[in-house]
Amino acid sequence: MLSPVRITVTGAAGQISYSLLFRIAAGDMLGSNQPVILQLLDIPESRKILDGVVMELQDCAFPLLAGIIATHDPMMAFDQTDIAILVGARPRRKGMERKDLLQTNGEIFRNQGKILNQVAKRDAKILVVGNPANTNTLITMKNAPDLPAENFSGMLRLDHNRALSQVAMKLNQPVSNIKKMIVWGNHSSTQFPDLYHAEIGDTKVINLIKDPIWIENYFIPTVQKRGAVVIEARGLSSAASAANAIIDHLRNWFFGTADGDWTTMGILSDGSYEIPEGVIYGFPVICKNGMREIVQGLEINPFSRTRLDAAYNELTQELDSIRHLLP
Ligand code: NAX
Repeated sequence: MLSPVRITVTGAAGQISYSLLFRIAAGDMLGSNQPVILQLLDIPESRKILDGVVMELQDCAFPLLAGIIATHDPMMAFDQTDIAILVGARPRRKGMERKDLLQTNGEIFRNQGKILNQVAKRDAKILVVGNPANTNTLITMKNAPDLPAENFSGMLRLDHNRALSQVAMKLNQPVSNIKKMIVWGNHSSTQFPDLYHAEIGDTKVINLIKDPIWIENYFIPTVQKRGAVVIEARGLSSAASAANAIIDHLRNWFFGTADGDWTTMGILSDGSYEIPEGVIYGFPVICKNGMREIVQGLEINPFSRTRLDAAYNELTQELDSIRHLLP
């Protein structure tokens, strides 16, 4: 029997976690032989709900669930953690500007970064989901200087999956046939879902769609604005699809991307594709043996270049407003 992996989930009483925790405990993320200990963090105001979630986890009698810790103390939640999934954040309230959200949530991620630096396993993998996800990833990473920068990533996988699905529906193909999708940039409306490199078999998707108007006027805005449209329909933001994207992201990170394919992760820019160093940016990555590498050498046409730069510019503006949260 393998020894249990410690998985911290913050915002554990929230709606994404309600779709996530049961799937992790069932083995969807790390496989059906891997026991897990869930270390659940939420704020004291959410304690009652968190207790209810714990009761339901117990009531599932999951064979792989080797323990549950439920706490509002981040020291306890991050102690010796192997995987930290940072979902917990304040939602944007009416009248709140994006910069206010950056501020409030930035402070949460600064504190959690500092605590991860103290108590997490030295090779812990950290995925940031709470918005604004890219900049929160940067804040967490910079405040945890003793953990390797390559062990941090921000989530763009939901955007990536949304893009795959739109193409699958357009071409009436199974999603699994579509390879090499990319969503560049920020998890925000400046993101650029790019299907110039996507393939089905040996054929470029772009040559099958043959409809630049659909790409520009339907595909790109549909993926960019999908989150808002889901809120409009459900009265709540994406939760089950976000939880599914977390599982996909971590599965690829641990077990690798399939041969001949890649995925999108928000990772620290290193100058690739002329995106200057120092922001967390959605790049195409190949994962192998728990490591990931940016796919190199893709051609960026002028249409794409403008969009890649727009996302970078937005990220630098976000960075300017939270610089004081970086050590
Ligand atoms: P909920 O409001 O349902 O849950 C958030 C939970 O976080 C609450 O239980 C709250 O008490 C808790 N929380 C607040 N401050 C905390 C702190 N300091 N420490 C620990 N827990 C804390 O939100 P939910 O729908 O679950 O979404 C969570 C976050 O994910 C939001 O920031 C949301 O914007 C973001 N999303 C990011 C996505 C992505 O692709 N990167 C997609 C889905 C989602 O919109």
